[in-house]
Amino acid sequence: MSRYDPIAVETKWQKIWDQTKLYEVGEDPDKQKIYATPMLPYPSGVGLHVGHVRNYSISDVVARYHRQQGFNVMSNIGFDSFGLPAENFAIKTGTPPWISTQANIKNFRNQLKRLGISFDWSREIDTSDPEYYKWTQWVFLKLFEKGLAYQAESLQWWCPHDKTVLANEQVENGRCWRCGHEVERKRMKQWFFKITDYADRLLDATDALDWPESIKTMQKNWIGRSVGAEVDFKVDGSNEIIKVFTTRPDTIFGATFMVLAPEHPFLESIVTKDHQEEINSYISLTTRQTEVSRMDTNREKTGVFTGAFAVNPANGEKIPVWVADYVLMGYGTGAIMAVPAHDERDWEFAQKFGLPVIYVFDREDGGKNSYYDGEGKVINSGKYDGLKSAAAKDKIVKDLANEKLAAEKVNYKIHDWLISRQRYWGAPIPIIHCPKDGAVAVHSKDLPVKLPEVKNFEPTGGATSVLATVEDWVNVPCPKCGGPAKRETDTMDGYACSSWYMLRYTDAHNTDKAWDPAKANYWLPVDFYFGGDHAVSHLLYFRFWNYFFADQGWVNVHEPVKKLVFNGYINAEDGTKMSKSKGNVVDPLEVIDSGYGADALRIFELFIGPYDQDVNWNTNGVAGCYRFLNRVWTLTQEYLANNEPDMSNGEAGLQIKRISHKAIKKVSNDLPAFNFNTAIAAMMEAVNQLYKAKAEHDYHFNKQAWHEALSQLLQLLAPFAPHIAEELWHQLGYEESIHVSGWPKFDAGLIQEGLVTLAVQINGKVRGEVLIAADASEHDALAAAKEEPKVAEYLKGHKINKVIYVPQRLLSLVIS
Ligand code: ANZ
Repeated sequence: MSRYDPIAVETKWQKIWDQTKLYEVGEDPDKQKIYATPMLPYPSGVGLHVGHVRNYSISDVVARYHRQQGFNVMSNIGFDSFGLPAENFAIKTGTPPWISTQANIKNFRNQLKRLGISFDWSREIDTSDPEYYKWTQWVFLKLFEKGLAYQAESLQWWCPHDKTVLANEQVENGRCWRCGHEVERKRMKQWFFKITDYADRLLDATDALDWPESIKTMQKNWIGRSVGAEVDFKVDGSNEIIKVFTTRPDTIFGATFMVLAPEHPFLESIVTKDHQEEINSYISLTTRQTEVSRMDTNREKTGVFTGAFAVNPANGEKIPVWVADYVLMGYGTGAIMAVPAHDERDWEFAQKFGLPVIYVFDREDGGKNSYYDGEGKVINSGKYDGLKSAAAKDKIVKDLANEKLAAEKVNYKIHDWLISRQRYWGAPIPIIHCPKDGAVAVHSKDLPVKLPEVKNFEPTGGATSVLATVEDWVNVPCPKCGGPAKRETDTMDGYACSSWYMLRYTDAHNTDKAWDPAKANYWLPVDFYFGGDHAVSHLLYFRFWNYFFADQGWVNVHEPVKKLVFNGYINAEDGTKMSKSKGNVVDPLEVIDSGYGADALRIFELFIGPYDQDVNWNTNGVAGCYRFLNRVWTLTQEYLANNEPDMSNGEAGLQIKRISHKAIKKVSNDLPAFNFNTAIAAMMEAVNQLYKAKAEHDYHFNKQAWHEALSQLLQLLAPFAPHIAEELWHQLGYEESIHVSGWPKFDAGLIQEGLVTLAVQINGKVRGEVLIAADASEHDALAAAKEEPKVAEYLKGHKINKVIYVPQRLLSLVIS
């Protein structure tokens, strides 16, 4: 009897699957498609760790489950190889990124192949391959053509460690998403994609997505639509007008002071001489604070009076103008009308600096010692008194608008997507700057604009990337006038590359087009997208691009992903994050090669807990999953080695049938609901019961029933542990791959609770069995027995003299 040797089994089948191209697919209009794919990885130098493997295991179970049922399933892999992670690794190791990246990809590819993930490898993509980034550049040009890619100067996040600007989405708690260094503000001219043009549509479509609620909420908050008004406050004794954005124009009579952000451009011109010094030192103190800490409502309020006053346009009152860092320059207009009676932050500020409080709502609780941020009936507001908030809002804005002092305004928290980077390792922005014609698009026939190989690829720390120093690359004729011009030297952030790759997978090797719409329309939307990161970056960016593509008619659907499956993290055994610096990273190959194999690892990754929760790694758990697979192996070997004649013991046959059908029911319910851990538990339970049944019946195999039960069990196991399932399936005598063999169906009658198998004896010998209700009467039991063909055969022509009925166990008949 052969022993379970996972490495041998896995290597054998990985080779056969490759040779038979089992997972390669094409468009088949007769088959229903399923596009199930994980987020593509960055090929970092560390390689995949067991945390990443969870993502691929989940993705593969879902892909295989559908493929086995006969769907036309496409599952893909590619490498997001441009960008900071790859470049930083190259810098650290001193190897040029075009070399180190390929080495890392090779390592990743090997790891993924050894895991037996059912990718269509013929569609593999690499975003730093000119064949790929040619089309990323093409998308850039299309956006540029439509006014959706533009250059502008503004204050940006700057990472002093990675020496580049960052998009807002790449700043997490005031730190660089990549290196964790605190970010700074820098005024620079940069390239943006106009995602704000799509903010409304993206927001309005979010609720209907079949995505986790938490991700949808994050996206809605990130887009952050606020409906309100911009109102003009004239600075007293000057011509400056300070515009404020407010969502509560109904509180304007309660505005007792104004606050400007420390970065506000008017500050310089309105501050009075005697306040200049104090203001200057306040500005230098606050602009070093991160925006995130400035938004923290629990922070002690700080601020300085400018010496200037403004006129409240609603009532002509003069109110003092202050500077405080709780007002952010990047939102609204960077200035507010402060209403301490009805806003928490304004209340705290007024308390600290002794500023007046005027309530403009009739408060039901009568309290006057706190702010009230609800709505109500307006008071202290002149002719608007008595109106309810909503009506007052409308009327006040309308009246001020008539005097050109206000306008309705919708504000968004989301800003345009900053795409340019002062880094070498990215797709060059296909723009040529001409002193005469300005920013001119590279002709699409001249794409790709290839990244030249350079000796020194370290970031300069200045406003340009090192590409600026590559004279023969930078200096080119203007595509419009032919005069001397210079290439744009910023590159695109990696998030551009990953915003359209699911379309490229549908037509990965097209050299004429980014993709063929007919192919994209067959495959899109992605039915299942698997990931555990990038909630408001990648997952918003690619929606935006896909909307743009759909608007151009390049693909039919606007939303690229139907179902987002967002998995939890796997932390180290001690609960801390796995990271190379802590030395607690577990390499999947180590687990596989220690003898457990990929199947046991995959099973464990899915068994470790509900897929969407964070869990801690536990190496012993893999051992347990290996033992389970070993039991499946041994059970099958014992069945195969058994040469005893088929006893056709009906009772035992029924018993094992019920075991496998119970498992089919449970796994068929749990798997599509993503309850992988309980599905695995059900298979483990079934294996235990089969062992028990085998012991009870002492190898008196009902061959056919055992063959069927083992086959079904393997079919259930196949999406989870594809190699062992395939091997044992063939050992059982099947020719085709288990992975296209169909999904077993259960017989509801067999697994009804409350049913028992009754042995039927005739003159002292068991002649058959019947499945009946546990509480069946003797009459019903006898009737059922008479209908059982084998029993009926024995009874033919005989008379029943005596009936002994032991409920739930036995029906004994004496015949003559
Ligand atoms: C007066 C007012 C009275 C406000 C009141 C609120 C309550 P959302 O919903 O987030 O859009 N605000 C405007 N620009 C700001 C900035 N740059 N930094 C900090 N705060 C700013 O919030 C809009 C409200 O946030 C605006 O409405 C403004 O305060 C404040 F009882 O105006 B409100």
